Amino acid sequence: MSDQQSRTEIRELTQAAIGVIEAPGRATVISAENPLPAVARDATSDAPPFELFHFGFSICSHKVRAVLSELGLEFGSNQFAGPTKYENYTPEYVRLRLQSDVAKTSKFVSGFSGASSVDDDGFDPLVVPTLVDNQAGKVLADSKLICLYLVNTYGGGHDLLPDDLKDRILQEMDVVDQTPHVALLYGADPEGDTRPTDIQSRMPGIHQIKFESIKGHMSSVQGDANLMAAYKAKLEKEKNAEAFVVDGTAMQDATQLAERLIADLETTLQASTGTWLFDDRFTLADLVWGVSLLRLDYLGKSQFWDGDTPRPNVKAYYQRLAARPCLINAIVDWPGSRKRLQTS
Ligand SMILES: N[C@@H](CCC(=O)N[C@@H](CS)C(=O)NCC(=O)O)C(=O)O
Repeated sequence: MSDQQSRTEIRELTQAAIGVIEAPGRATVISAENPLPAVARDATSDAPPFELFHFGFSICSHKVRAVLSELGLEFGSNQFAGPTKYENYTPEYVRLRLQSDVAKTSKFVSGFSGASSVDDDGFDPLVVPTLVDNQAGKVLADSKLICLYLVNTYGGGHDLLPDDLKDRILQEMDVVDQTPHVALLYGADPEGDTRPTDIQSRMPGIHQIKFESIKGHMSSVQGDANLMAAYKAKLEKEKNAEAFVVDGTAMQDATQLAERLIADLETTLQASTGTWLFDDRFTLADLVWGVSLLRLDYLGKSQFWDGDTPRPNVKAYYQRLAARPCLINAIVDWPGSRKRLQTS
């Protein structure tokens, strides 16, 4: 296929995925003038350089929105409805997501580890975020890969990934990717459920809703082997997730792992002589840690740094991160992203 054909195909797939969004107010353009999704976009005249497919609430979407904000990049914000509509399960979106390089080179994930790292677990074809670079005619999937792409391609002058720190930053990004945020959202800590009460009441039965939605779409794509394989893998993954989050031992292991990673963060911070993880240089590592700490706090896990074993460096670091404009824009102020900010 020629370059031109492939661009045309990606443009058509992108438009089809945008078309899935039922409420016009969830399709907007984010720019310096409109930093939050307040004004429905004009499909005939708006031509942002990027299209982001995301949820308000998703931690993986938070990472990408924070990078876009830090770099000051304009983008089309296509915010899917999550439960119970799951617009991200529609064939229109999955077709687009399958055009990314990572989709073509990874196996589909069918197990559930509690985390959502593509490197460790595999590729989930039905999740957010996905970014389309309209100028390059490229589809990018996976939050870590999208953040790296944006910084490497459009990060001129914004030292989020300086060469001398690159390996250490990537290592920290992997640690955040390995944190079992998904398990801690869908399942309760066996020592006591610390999640917000509405999350506690919404989670039982949520996997059944996912199964129904996935099966509904499977029946409509039977002739398409690749799409069918994507839906089958997702169904298996969510069945494994359903079992995981009610398994006391698995949830205890997930909670302990998350706390261990915060203990390691405390040690890394002790060695820093400045405001951020690597002295006074704010990097991608800080940005993704900010996203993670905001989520852990929301899930009632500020006890990892403010509980029986105080971790004062993490506590102070979190307070600094929560005041960082890109995280305020992408999470604290973003409608529907849900945060519980610890202020003391
Ligand atoms: N490795 C992927 C994981 C993406 C992911 O798991 N997204 C979640 C939200 S953070 C999602 O879309 N979940 C909806 C679902 O599985 O139904 C990434 O970092 O982008």
